[in-house]
Amino acid sequence: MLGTLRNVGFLTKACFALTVFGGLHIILMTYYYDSDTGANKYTKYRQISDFVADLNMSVAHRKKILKLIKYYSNGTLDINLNDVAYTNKHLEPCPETSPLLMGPMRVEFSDPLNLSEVREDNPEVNTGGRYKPSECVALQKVAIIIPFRNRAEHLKYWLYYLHPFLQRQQLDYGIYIIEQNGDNTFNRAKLLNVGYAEAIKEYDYDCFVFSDVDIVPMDDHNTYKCFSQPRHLSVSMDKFGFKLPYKNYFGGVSALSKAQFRKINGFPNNYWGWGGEDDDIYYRMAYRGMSISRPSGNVGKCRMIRHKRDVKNEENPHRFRSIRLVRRMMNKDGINSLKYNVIKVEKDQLYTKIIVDIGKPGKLF
Ligand SMILES: *[C@@H]1O[C@H](CO)[C@@H](O)[C@H](O)[C@H]1NC(C)=O
Ligand SMILES: [Mn+2]
Repeated sequence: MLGTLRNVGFLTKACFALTVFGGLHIILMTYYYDSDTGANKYTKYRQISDFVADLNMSVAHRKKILKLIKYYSNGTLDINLNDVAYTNKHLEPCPETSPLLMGPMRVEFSDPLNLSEVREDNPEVNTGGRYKPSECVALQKVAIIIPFRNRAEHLKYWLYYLHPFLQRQQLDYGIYIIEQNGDNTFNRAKLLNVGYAEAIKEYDYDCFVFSDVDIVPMDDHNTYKCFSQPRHLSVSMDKFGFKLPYKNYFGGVSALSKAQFRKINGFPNNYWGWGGEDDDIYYRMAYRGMSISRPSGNVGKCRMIRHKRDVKNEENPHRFRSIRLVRRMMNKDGINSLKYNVIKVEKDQLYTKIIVDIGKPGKLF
């Protein structure tokens, strides 16, 4: 038994060594048979250090390989064994549970906030509200999508609380504020579709978190990432007495992987005004055989900023009828029928804001 295991270990090592030396052989051959002008030499050096940086080995092993190359190039390659390009590039995947989590946090919306200070508090967040951990490779690439209009004050609180929260979760993330242009009736779900479509043009996101601008989670164990089933994140909101308002509630904050989103043809585009679109999304998922995954009620606690009903977001009177038609409508209305015009893209350190014309209510049935 032990002997067999040792053989397997030996084979793996032999196979690995063959791969490594095969790769090195190709690089060194090209090096020796090419003319070596200064620029050419530099390119070759980059090729070698990139190749070594990509090897799935410890820093010490990669240094040994570089030493070997240096030796066989007879000193013609000026290889610096401490070059950050190959010593820092190799990162382990982040752990399943981030060691940086702090647990329950106090969330209040009383003190006015100054965005310049929020920017200074988050120096590692880059243009467009982009961040990835420098200590490990994030497990997921998450686009956070926020439908928006006239809520600058709420957005400040959201950014103030969520940037540190998401960094503690060691996510590779970007923040997308999708602002509906003009003053036609608001359409939350269509804005979410736009956010999905625009985010995937920028980066290879594999997870999408759809969040209202006025909801702030109270415990960073509530990870803003995707799960094997669509995830509902705002499970116990203060507004509802820290309970789910009803069993199939999917409003507030939710997360769908790219595959889950595509499986339901995205979200409906024809819910103008308040209400119903979240139930439509729930039925889309149910009809595709998916169920809702949720954190515990305790971890899923959130606060919502109190506010009056927005103008031009009156209750949608057609919503009950629309919800009865989901099974029939979901194949023709969704990400495959989405039409919009981008008016303006604004890149702030803390977010990407996309101002978009999504039209106005058309013929519904
Ligand atoms: C916000 O903070 C910055 C830097 O701390 C300061 O220069 C600026 O005047 C502040 N803005 C407001 C509106 O208080
Ligand atoms: Mn609200």
